[in-house]
Amino acid sequence: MQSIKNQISQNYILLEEKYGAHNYHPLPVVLDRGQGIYVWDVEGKQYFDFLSAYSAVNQGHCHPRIINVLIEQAKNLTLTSRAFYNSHLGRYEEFVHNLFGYDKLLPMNTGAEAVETSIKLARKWGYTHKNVAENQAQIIVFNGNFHGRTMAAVSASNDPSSYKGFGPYLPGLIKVDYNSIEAFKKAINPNVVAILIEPIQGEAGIIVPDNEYMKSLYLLCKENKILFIADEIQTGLARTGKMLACDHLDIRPDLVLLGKALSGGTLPVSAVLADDEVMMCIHPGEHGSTYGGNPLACAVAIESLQILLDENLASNAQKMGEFFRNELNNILAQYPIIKEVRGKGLLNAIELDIPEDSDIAWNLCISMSEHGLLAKPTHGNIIRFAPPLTINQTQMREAISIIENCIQKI
Ligand code: IF1
Repeated sequence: MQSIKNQISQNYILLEEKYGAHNYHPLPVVLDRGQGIYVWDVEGKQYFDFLSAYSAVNQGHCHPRIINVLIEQAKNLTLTSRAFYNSHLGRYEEFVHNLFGYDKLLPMNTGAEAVETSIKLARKWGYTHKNVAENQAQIIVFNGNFHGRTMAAVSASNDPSSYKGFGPYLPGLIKVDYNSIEAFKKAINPNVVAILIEPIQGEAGIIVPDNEYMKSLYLLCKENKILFIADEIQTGLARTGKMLACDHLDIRPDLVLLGKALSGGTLPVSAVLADDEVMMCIHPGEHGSTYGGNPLACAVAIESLQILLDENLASNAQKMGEFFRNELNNILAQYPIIKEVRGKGLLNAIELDIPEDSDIAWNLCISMSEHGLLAKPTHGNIIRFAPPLTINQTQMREAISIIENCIQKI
């Protein structure tokens, strides 16, 4: 029976192998349905989703309220382009203004587009508000970063798997080590208009900087008239236990980038938040996108944000995250292969004490998938655990026992 069952998955896998670009190396699991913290494969096997589509389904898969809004709005009006106003964009912009306290929102679709938009805004602001000479603007980025797959994003990257073979690269990006104030101070010069930083580095392996690092960075930016761009595309929207990861750090970024869970995992919705001094540097006709600010995205985004509030998902992430790390630390103390358990809220990871090119992390993820839990390694020896923020303690206990059993086996 098992072989026939796997044959169904194999058929789907073969289709992707044959007709799809090989730009990913997925786990051999073919997903067919999702609801809340669970997903099911084509053979009907249920899994805990501990990746949450890289933190895009914070509200849980197919949240009924979001799906209802999606369906109702889709029957009515999906896309107008920005050549005209529409009856949802202004309401969405006002909703986000009231929730995050920034003067304005620039609506885009993917996270990478929000990143690109922030680079354009920062450069323009530098030329108009900091008297930086034309085409001389520089932006400081941080080693280990991940800001997407576009040319600006990969030009900022120091990970060869992100940038190698895609040159020539975008100039005007200065790379410095993360979590080092000295490195940052050395890079400051009058042409630096902004820094672009993840409050916690996701793809690098859930790297949480020292407590005072971000605040010191923020104060140095203020002193040197440098914009602080927080890439909260993965850390934002309640994932780390606060609405924004920067809320833990008592800093108010000049630009906030949102994406992923902004639509509850239904369609690409991203946003750049900023006050007028920055946002008004872009004038009509200087930036945009076919789908940016479409009424379907706006309706879904309002509902997705409202659910974070109504279901107190930030405080649940805080509580469940603490529970997860404490439980895992107690259990894994007996397994020397576990080097560290780290994270904030429900953005967590374990680092294995193995060579980066070892396949132990991959095999552990295969084993966890066979036992009903989905997670994926990042950078060889780190496994990210990021379930939807709706998970409760009973479910978390069950998930942890799967993780422990599989670690015991390896
Ligand atoms: C992949 C992980 C990678 C992001 C941050 C911008 C973007 C992302 C902090 C761009 C996107 C996704 C992309 C996806 C895997 C995943 C990811 F960090 F979440 F695990 F790759 F590093 N800023 N992250 O995390 O947003 O354009 O994708 O909407 O490309 O493999 P996007």
